[in-house]
Amino acid sequence: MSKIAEIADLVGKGKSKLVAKAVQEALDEGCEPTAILNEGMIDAMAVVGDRFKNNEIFVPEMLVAARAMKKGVEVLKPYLATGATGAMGKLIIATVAGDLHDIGKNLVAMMIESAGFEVIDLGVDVPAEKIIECYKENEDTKIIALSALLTTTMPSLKDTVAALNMADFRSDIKVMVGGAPITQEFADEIGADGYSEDAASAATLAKKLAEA
Ligand code: B1M
Repeated sequence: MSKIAEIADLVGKGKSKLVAKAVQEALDEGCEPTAILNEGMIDAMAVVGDRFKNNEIFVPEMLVAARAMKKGVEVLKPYLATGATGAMGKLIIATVAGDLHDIGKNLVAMMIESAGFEVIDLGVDVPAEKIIECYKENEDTKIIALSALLTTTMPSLKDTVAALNMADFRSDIKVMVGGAPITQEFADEIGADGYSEDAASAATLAKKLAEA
């Protein structure tokens, strides 16, 4: 089994400590950090999701797989994220109310930070009021970035963007959205300024929006 296949297997089984060790070994062997992330970990989570959908595993197994991936990402972070300066300005990021998924949001935050932003991460299950309150404490914020990972929290994303669109500071910020069920079409429909599909393109989009 290749090292990356071994990582995918360990993530799927939720073996946190062994994942961290295997990621370090893969790096030492010269594996590309992005290949470790995409093929070793993100693909493994897709398999976990499919197994959940097929009732082969349940929420606790998804949770341990998520913990294992987080351990692996911790080891990988210094190799993926570099040059954090904060010079691009402030960006507030959150997973919307009702949604507890944070791995994707954390990767997006990491890549955006690496692109030079000062990232304020409000975590998961964040109501619109808390985001607005945070903006008021950080009025130099340029972008608000929102994740939704469930079809059932797409309405929550819509409501959050609607609340921001009503705010008196709306013209001073850009709102970007993303997450597995989100599309460009949905982003346009709810009045966001930008949508991106993955963490790397989210960093590119954030730079574009900040410079617009
Ligand atoms: Co949940 N879950 N989950 N889960 N979970 C999914 C999302 C699911 C697809 C699994 C499945 O059925 N196949 C399914 C959703 C189905 C749907 O929406 N119709 C699902 C479900 C149903 C649920 C529960 C309802 C299960 C239950 O309780 N019965 C429940 C809901 C809880 C809640 O949120 N209220 C639930 C719970 C959980 C855990 C807590 C156990 C755990 C999350 C732990 C954590 O995040 N700390 C979990 C997990 C791990 C998953 C899967 C297996 C993996 C998610 C993940 O981390 N993926 C997932 C299956 C899957 O993804 N295929 C699943 C890896 C991550 C890197 O990808 O999050 O898509 P992703 O992020 C990407 C892009 O989306 C994008 O960039 C990221 C990096 O490339 N992106 C952005 C994300 N945010 C962005 C923001 C941007 C731009 C891009 O700009 C701002």
